[in-house]
Amino acid sequence: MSAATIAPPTTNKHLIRWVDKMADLCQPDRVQWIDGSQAEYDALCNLLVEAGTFTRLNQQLWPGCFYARSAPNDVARVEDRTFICSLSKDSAGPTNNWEDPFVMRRKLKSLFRGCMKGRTMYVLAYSMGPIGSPMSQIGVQLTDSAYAVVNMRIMARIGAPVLAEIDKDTKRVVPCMHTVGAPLAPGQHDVPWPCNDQKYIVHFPETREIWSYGSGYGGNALLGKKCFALRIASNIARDEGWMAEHMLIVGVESPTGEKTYVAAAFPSACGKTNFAMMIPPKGFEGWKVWTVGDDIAWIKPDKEGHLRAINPEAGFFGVAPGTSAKTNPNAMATLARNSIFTNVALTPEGGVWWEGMTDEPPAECLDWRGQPWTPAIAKETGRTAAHPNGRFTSPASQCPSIDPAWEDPTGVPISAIIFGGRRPTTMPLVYQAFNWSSGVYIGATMGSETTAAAGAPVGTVRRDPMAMLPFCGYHMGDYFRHWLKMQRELASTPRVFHVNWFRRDENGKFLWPGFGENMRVLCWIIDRVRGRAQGKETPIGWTPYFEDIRWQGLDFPRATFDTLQTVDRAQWRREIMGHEELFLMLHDHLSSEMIYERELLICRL
Ligand code: TSX
Ligand code: MN
Repeated sequence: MSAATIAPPTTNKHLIRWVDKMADLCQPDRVQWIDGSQAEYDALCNLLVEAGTFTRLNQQLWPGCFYARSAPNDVARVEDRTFICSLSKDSAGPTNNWEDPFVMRRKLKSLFRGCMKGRTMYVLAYSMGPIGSPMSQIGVQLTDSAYAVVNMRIMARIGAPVLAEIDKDTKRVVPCMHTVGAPLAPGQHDVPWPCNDQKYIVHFPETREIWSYGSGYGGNALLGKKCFALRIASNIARDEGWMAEHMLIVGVESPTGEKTYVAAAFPSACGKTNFAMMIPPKGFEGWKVWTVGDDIAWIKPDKEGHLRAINPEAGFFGVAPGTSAKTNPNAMATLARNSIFTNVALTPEGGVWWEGMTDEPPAECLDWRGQPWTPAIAKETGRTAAHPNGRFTSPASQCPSIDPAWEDPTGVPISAIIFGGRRPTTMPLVYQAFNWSSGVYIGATMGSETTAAAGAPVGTVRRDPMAMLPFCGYHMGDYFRHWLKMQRELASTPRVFHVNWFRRDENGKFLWPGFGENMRVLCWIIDRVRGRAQGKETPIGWTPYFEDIRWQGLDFPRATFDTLQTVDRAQWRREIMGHEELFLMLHDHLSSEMIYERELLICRL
């Protein structure tokens, strides 16, 4: 008996009609409504093992874990294939790809016609944010990828409880279409990782729809994450007066039990997940950093005009290479069980490995392509065992530092917003914005040194406003305006800071030890928020006095600190020229406050 003949587990007629209509378009062999149960998850994982997509890892070493290799042409988000299809090109802005929504709809209709032949169409209802929270949002993803379904079960709340929410009919549902774009002819043998050379990641901001074609990987396929929680949600947030941000959320608890929450935006390759799971260093006995989220924050003013934030996700989709017991013990504990590993190396014992996981590489393994790999081969060919964008998908509930309030439906109060970047020069270790609008300017002009992973020329600064460049679902100039406007909704704005763990000396050596030692910076930030620490006024903002940093447990030279905190006027004049580049691109939507802030900064220098 076909699953399609089973009554849908919802009473929502719009949803049932839409699923029927989309099944007519995509022509899957079967339709399966996902209930989200463990039994269903196990069955889907078994199916993926049979299909060759998954390898079950050694259950003694990696209980509940699976291993997957993607196709080599499907290893990352595809920014050049990502579209914001607003009615007017102008509202998408110059930082997004745009296509006329009517043209794009026609294109997608033809791509999706018959795209699921020979496959199952899964109906995946999901909630971004705790089910029933007033801050949560609901989506339904139709997908022909069981891999997407099992990853989404870790990354979001899915299935029957979400369908029950939909049946209450209190919230609008975001329809999400996803196909790997690889229909099967009758009798045709499937490949382990079906996908299509042609890829489309399409957002319709006005109708709040997502259509994703041709990829099974990460942000292209787990539509709740970047597509919904950032690109679509940024549109909803702008319309409703809240913020959908590419930010981690942590709570810092002092030995007396005082708890302060901060949100932080970093571009890629800055160690955002490491910061979100930081363990305080020597000298901070009794202190604790609690993890609320590592990637996305939905931030909303409460009735009293204070910002509160939720993590809309339920798991971590983290970059594996570089993650180790040294750099991030909490992540290692989180990913030790019930996790899915994609594009890392497979060891002969049935374990996983990636560059940076251990000091000693395994004597031999299969690399992310399935090819034999040894340290000697690596030395000879330069090939890495794991893909640099290899990932783990792990439940947030397994994180040893997960905050007791991480699923609080009302969110956590946000006292500070931290921007950061990987900057070898110019940017001090930490400084505080003078006020909200100078803070927005700092976020709007933030940038990061490009690394080998990014593709662009290495060692140049790439501007990435609020780390939202690939994720803002509308005009970036309007996005800055929205940030500025948020102040009017608030009784008090969070304090804004900029940090840089990556400043180097003239020999290219990092000046700051980073990692757990960042706690010292975080503590100054909290002391500033709570009115306990002095700030030294500089042209760019307030910086810490050496005496106001807690140095217990670390012998750090005052001279190195002074070098780290230097505001070099010549470097800063060059920096401001770099700001101009982005502002020119956005000029016709750029708020005059941004121009004023720039002028004020020039005057102070
Ligand atoms: O994640 C990092 N963080 C944040 C941690 C909470 N990384 C890893 C690179 C990002 C992908 C860092 N790398 C950090 C950091 O604060 N800082 C650095 C730079 C650095 C690297 C190695 C050392 C010191 C600084 N090693 C020694 O000093 C021995
Ligand atoms: Mn991210």
